[in-house]
Amino acid sequence: MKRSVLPMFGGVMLALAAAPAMASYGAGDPSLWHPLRRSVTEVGFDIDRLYWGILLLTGAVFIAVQIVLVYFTVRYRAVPGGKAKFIHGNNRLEATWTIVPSIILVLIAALSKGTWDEIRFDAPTSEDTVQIECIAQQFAWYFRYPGNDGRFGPRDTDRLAEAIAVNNTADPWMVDRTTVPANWTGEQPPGADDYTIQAELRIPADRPVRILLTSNDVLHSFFVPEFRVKHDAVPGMNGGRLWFEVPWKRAQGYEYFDLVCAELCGLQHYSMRGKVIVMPSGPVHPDALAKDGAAWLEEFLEDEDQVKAWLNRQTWETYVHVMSKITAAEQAASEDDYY
Ligand SMILES: [Cu+2]
Repeated sequence: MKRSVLPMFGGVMLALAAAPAMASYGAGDPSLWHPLRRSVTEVGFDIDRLYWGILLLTGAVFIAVQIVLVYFTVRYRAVPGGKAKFIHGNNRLEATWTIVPSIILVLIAALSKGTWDEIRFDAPTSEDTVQIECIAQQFAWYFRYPGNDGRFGPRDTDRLAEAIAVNNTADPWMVDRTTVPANWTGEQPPGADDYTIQAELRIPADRPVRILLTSNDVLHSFFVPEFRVKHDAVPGMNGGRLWFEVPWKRAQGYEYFDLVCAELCGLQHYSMRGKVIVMPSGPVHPDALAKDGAAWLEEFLEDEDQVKAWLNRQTWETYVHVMSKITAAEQAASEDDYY
């Protein structure tokens, strides 16, 4: 009888776990039964539905198996004078327990296909899609915005390879700010206004965001629990399939979302964190348009906190516009120093 206690205990625990989890499904705060906060992306709800569907299905099978196991353990227990019986197998039974799970697995695959396609293969290419580069490096996240020209300057890969070889990547981006590509008609090289920042990813609400994800050293994994997105950062690849869209109506209550590394990447893996700040989408503030880069840089150097506080109350478009103007002005100033 004792052997039957453990499986029964397991079954009861699973039933206990599933009930409150279902009851609290969709609630905002994490709990023991529902450790992730409510999704803020549409696709996150599909993922949660699949998760609960599959858990309930496999949970039901688990409980049924435990009940049968307990029954057989008791029914065919050793008794004094009992005689063993030779059984050679049952073809029909074996075929059944092979075919039924196969059908269930194919069904699960078919039901998840739409969501999987949306996550991995339907990366948006529309005009309003925002592209942001994300570089993972032990043990931090680095971001780059293409600036007002909407185009990334190339990365200086030779210099980066040298820096990695001597293990000194103080500048993980290595943006080439001077090269002008063929047919480029912009006023300044595309890299001149590329705006870079560490650990803080600012994205617009209500617009598709594509993250061009790469790594400077080992494998990392970009994970934002509330977005239900997780994607490996692989050296040499640009992860163009990682994308999400966050509706403002769901994100506006949050100061920021945690970005964590979900791939054991070294001793300080635990400390590899970042913030994702969702800002409202909208036109660039007229004040931001009126001032030129030098004026913004002067104000920024005078009181960085105040400029940032003002920017925090604006749209994402204003934020990027001003930060890229400041970067371009900084760039021009440092060139003046050299020559
Ligand atoms: Cu990492």
